[in-house]
Amino acid sequence: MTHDHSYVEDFAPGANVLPPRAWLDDDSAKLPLTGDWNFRLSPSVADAPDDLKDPDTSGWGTIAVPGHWQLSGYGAPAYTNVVYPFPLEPPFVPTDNPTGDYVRTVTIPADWAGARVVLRFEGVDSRFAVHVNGELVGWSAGSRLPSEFDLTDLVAPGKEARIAVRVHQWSVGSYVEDQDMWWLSGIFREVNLLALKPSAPTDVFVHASYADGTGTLKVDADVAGTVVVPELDLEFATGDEVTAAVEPWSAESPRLYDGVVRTEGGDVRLRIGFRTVAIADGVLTVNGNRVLFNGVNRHEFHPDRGRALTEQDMLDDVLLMKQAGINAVRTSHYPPHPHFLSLCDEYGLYVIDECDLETHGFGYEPEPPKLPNPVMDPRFRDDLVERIRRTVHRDKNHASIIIWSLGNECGMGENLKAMYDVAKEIDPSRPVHYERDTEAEFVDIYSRMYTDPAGCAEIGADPELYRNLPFILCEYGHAMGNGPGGLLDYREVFDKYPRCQGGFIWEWIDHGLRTTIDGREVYAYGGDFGETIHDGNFVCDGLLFPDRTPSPGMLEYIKVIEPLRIVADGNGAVSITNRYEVLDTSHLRFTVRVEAEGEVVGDGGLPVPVIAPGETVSVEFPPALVKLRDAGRPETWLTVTAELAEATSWAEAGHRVAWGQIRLDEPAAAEPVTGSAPTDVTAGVDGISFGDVRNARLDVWRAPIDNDANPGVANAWRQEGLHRVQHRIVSQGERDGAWEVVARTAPPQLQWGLVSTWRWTAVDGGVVLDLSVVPDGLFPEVLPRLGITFELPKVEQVEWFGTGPNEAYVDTREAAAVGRYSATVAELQTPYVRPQENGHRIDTRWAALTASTGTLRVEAVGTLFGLTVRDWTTHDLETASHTADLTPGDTTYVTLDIAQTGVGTAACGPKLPDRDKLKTAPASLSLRFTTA
Ligand code: IPT
Repeated sequence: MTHDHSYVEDFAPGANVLPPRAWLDDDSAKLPLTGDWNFRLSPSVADAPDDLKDPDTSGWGTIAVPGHWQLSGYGAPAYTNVVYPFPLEPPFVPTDNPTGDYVRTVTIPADWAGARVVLRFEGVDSRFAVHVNGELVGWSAGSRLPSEFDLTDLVAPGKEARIAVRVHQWSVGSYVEDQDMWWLSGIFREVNLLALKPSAPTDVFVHASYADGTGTLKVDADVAGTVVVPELDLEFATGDEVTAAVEPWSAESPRLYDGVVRTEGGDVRLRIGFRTVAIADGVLTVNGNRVLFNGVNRHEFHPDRGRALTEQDMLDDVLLMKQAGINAVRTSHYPPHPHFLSLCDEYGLYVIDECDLETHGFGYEPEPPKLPNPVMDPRFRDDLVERIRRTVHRDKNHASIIIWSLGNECGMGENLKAMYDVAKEIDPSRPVHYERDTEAEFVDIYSRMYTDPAGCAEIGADPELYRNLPFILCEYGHAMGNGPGGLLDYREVFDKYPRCQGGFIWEWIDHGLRTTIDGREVYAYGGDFGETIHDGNFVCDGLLFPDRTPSPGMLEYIKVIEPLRIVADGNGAVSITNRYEVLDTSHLRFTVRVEAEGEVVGDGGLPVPVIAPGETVSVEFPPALVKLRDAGRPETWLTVTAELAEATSWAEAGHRVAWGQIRLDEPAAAEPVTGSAPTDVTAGVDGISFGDVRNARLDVWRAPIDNDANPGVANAWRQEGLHRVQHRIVSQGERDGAWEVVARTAPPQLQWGLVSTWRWTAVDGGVVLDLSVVPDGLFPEVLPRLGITFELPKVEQVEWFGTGPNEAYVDTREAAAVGRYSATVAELQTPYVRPQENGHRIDTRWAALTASTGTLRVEAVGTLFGLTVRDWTTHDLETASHTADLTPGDTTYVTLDIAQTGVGTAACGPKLPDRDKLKTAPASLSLRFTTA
C-alpha cells in the first residue's frame, strides 16, 4: 500500500498525538535528537518515495536538527506578508509541496524499561507524519507548538529504533499560519525522546497569586505529591492551597522562588513567581499596580538560522530588551521557544503569549462568494481550539505570561470565541487578548494596531467606549527602515490616560537573511531568492538590524520609554520623575557633566534623594556648576545621567538607564557679517564652487525612506518633479559688498521653482554664505528636504558640534544629545537593509570635514543646519537595493539642510503629522566656511 498523504489536507489537529501538557523541568530521562539526521527533499508529495517503512538512506544528504531546510542547502526561502503564495481553496495545497524526509536511528537506553517512551517535537513547520520501526505512529500540525507521540509499544529498551519523519512545507495548517515572515520549513526546534515513569507527574499547574504581602500557592499535578518551597518553609500536598509572606514577581522585580513537586516517580522543579493580574476600572494591574507596556513584538529570528534559535540567541534578545528598558514582549504571532519564556520569568519581562494563528490573506470580513475566513469556517474549529489549548497548557506555568492572545489578523469568527472560552476554562487567571475583536465583544483587553495618538486619546478619554476595557496598542511605531518617528506623541497619551497602557513596537528585529548576491554579502529580503510573489523589504522592519545591532529607532525608543524623566524644572534646578512601576531609585546613581561647546568643563556626582515610583523631586545643581553657568561661556549644556549603581543580571554597573540635558547659557543673536566680495566663488553649470567646495546647489530630494515609499508620498513627490530638478543660473555678480549668485531650481515640464540667492562675503580665513530661497509658481506643499549639497575630495573624518552621536530627524531626536562628536564618513551612515535616506544630524552648530587636502569648517551663523555626509550621491542611495551596492569613490557629498521632513511611521501606520512636514515657504541659511 502506498503512503497515505491525506493528512496533509486533513482539517483535524493531528492523529495519535498525546494530550497537551505543561513544559516541565522534571526527572524524566531524555535522549536529545538534535544534530545530524539523514535527509532527502522531494519537490512534491507525489515525488516523495514510498519507502519510509524501511528507507535506504545511502544516497541521502544530512541536515542539522533543529533547522530549516531552506537555510540548510535545500530549496529557498520565500517571503510574503499578507498574501498566500498559493491559491485559496482550503483544505487543498499545491501539488508542488516540498516534502522533506528525516531519518535517524537511535538506541533506546536499556534502563528505560518500564517507562513510557515518548517522542516529543517542540516545533515542526508545517505538518509531519512520524514512522518508527516501520510503523506509522501519527501526524501532527501547528508549526510552533509541541507534539508528542507514544512509542512505548513500538520500541524496546536496549534496541535500536529507526525514526522517520516526513515533513511537508504546505498543509491545511498553512492556511492558518499566514504570519508576516519567511516561509521556512522543517524540524526547527528540538526533538527529544523521553522516558516518562508511570509514577511521575507529566503535567503540573502552578497557581501563585499575590496580594498585600501574601502569596497564595496551589500546585495541581496529575500524580499526587508533595510541594516543597524551601525558602518559604513550605511543604504541602499537591492540590492544597497555602499562603506565605512573599515578595511579588513583576517585570521590574522578577522575584522567583525555587520549588519542587516530589513524587515517588521523580521531581518536577518549579520556578514560582507570585503575581496577580487584575482588571479594575479600565486598568490592567499586576499586584495592584498599573502596568505601562513599553513593549515590542518579537518574532523569532536569526540571520543565519531563521526561526531555529539557540539559547544564546534568546538570551541575547532578553538582555538587549532589559538593557533598553523594554518591559514587555508580544510573541508575534506564535508561541516562542519555551526557553525564551523561562528567560522572561527570570530576567523580568511581561509576556503576551500569542497562539500560532494568522489568516490575514482571507480578509477580515469576507462575504460570499468569497470564502469564509478560517476563523469563521467550522471545519477549522477543532484545530484552532486545539492550538490555543496546546499554547495554554505548554506555557501556563510562566509567571511572565500575563495575557494570552488568540492570534493575529484573522478578522472575527465563531472559532475565535471558542478559543477564548477554552483559554478561560483552562486558565481563568489571565486576561485574553485578540486585536480584531474590534468592538470588544468578548476580549478582556481592548487592542488596536497603528492607531494615531489622537485616536488613542479618544479611547483614553471615554470610558463608554469598548466596555471601558484597558486599552493597548498591540502594534505601533512600525520600525521599517528610517524611523519610527513621533514616538513621543504616544508617550504623552499613555501618561495622560490611565486606560491607555502603552503598546508594542512593530517589531523587534529585521528578518534579513544573510546571503551572497553577486559575490557580496547582503541581508536578503523578499524577492532576493527569486520568489515571484513577495513583499520586498517589509520583512525588515525591526528596531534591531539582522545582526542584532540597534538601529537608531531602537535608541530613540530607549530614550522615549526611559524609566526616569530628567528635565529642567523651570526654576534653575533639575526635575527628576520616577516612572518605574515598583522600583524606587535606590539602585541608581546620578552623575552630572557640564560641557561648553562640547568640551567637558565640570563633572561629578549628583546627590539625589531616593525617589518612590510616580514621585518627582527637584535637585539643585552643585554650586561649582552654577558658577560655570554664570561664567558667560559659549553654548553650555548640563547632562544628568542615571546609571545602575551595581551590576544586575542583565547589565553591568554603570549601565545608563536615563539621562536629560539642560542648556545653561543664554543663546546670543548672530552678529551681522561684513566684508567684501570674494574673488574665487564661481557659478557654473553644475553649481557654485570655491576652494575645495565643488558644485554647491540647492537640494530638495532625499532617497525615499520606507515611510515615504509605502504610503505613496514618494510618488507624489516624484509627480512634482522633486527627484529631478534642474538648475539655472539667473545672474551672478558683485552686489552690495558680496558676490551674489541667483539661481532657479525647477523640475522639467512643471511650472514651479525655487529661486535662491547666494550671497558670498569674504571674511577672515574664508567666506560667509547668506542663502535665501523663495518658491514661485505652482509649488508643492511639502518638500522632502531643503538644503545645499556640494562635493569635496574624499573626506576621512568629520567632527561636529550638534546632535549625536546618531542620526536625528525632526521627529526622531529624543535620543540625540547636544555634544561634540567625531566619526568617519562610513560611521555616519546607517545601514538600513534597503538603502534609503539616513545619517542626518539635525541642528548642527559646526562641522569640520577633513580630507587629505585639508579641513573645511562649516559653521552656522544663527540658524542651525542638518548635516549629512556620504561617499555616494542621493541617486546612488536611491537606486541601491542592498547596502553592498554602495561603494565609495573619491568624492564626498555634503548636504547642509535648512530643514528636512520628518520620518514618521507611515509605512504601516498613521500619516506623518503636519507638524513634522517641511512646508514649502521662503527660507534662509547663513554659513561660515573656513579652511585649515
Ligand atoms: C500588521 C501585522 O499584524 C504584522 O504582523 C505586520 O505584518 C505588520 O502589519 C506590517 O509589518 S497588519 C497591518 C495590515 C496593519
